[in-house]
Amino acid sequence: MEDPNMYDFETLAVHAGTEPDPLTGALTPPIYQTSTFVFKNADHGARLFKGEEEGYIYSRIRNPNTDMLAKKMATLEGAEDGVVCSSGLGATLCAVLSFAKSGDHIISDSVIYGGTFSQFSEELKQLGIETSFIDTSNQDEIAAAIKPNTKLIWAETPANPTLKVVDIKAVSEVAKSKNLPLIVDNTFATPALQRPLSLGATMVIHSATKYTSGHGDVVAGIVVGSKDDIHHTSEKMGHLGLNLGPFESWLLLRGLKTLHIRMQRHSENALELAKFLKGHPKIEVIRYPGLESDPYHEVAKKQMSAFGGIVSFDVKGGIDAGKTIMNNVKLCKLAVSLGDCDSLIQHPASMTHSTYTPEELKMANISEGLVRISVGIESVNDIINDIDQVLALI
Ligand code: LCS
Repeated sequence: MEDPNMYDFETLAVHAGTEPDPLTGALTPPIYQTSTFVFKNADHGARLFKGEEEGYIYSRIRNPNTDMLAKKMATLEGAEDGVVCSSGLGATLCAVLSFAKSGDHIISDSVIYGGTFSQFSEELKQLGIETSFIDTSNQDEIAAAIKPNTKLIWAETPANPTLKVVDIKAVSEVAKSKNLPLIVDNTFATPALQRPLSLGATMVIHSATKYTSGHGDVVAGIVVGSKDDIHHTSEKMGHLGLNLGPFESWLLLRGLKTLHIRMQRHSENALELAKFLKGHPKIEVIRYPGLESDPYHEVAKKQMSAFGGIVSFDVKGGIDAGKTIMNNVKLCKLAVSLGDCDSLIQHPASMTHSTYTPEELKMANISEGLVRISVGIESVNDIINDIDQVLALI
């Protein structure tokens, strides 16, 4: 594809990153299921290792399928370059280590995926990197948290599982004024709904396991950013051995072709479900930034084109009532993960965010009774009927 700036997002989602196969003309790229690549001669191999010539060496470092995927996601996010990792948490680690080393400090919003929270609070700590968890919607809190050895600010928006929305532009302005990179986890929104780099973020990461795949069949991660930054991230990925396989990359290339259509349908279904729950007598709190009554609606409207597929709610009756819901759904499946075609339901306090202590759950506004639904692309009537029949049981 010559100049991506000539095309709309929907066209890029279908075409970016791949060309017809030069050998056979195949429209869909072949899967380069190989660990290594044969050099033309000893000098060629040496030139590749020295970086004097472009080419493939070994699939832990680069593979044609991972390259296509990185290019596709970079184009969709409006980034110069990208790197593909074996999971969202692998992408998170590589992104953080691109900027921070032992003795450094990072700042993160306190509402993030539980696995990211554990990586920051346990693994980074062991590596000598300290994390301050704060509310990034409070600019004074950010300013107060910045230390001489602070190396980056991290935010996830909308955040897992409370759907807290962080004002990317506002946080990026504070970050820029202190010469700090802002890294945004864009997993929930995807570039179909939100482009953090255009709002001032430095780097974007994805759990590609979710909407990027869309079909619940891959665990993967992607980082995109400037050529220089991604050069460092790519080195981390290779050194840590956090590469993704060619087949998984190929599946994600396929998944991304329908990203815009899926995100539109997820968002429409989630909004309908959220409206249904908002008016329901058994529901205490409903969290969905697409609802006008939601505290994050205004900022979400500013930076997102639709509000995504995740809806969280507290039922009257707390955790016991929540369990009744999760144990009696028929269409929705009781499972973690999100962003699949299938609707999935889970309980953050005992599942995805079980590594938070009760105090940390409170700080992150994750109540004991909170139930999260990843609204799929099925008929919205069937999804609502399923939730309606379980709410009748409590
Ligand atoms: N970022 C976000 C926002 C996530 O929701 C997840 C996983 C990750 C990063 C990590 O990605 P992974 O390594 O799993 O590809 N979220 C999950 C969840 O809510 N349920 O299961 C996994």
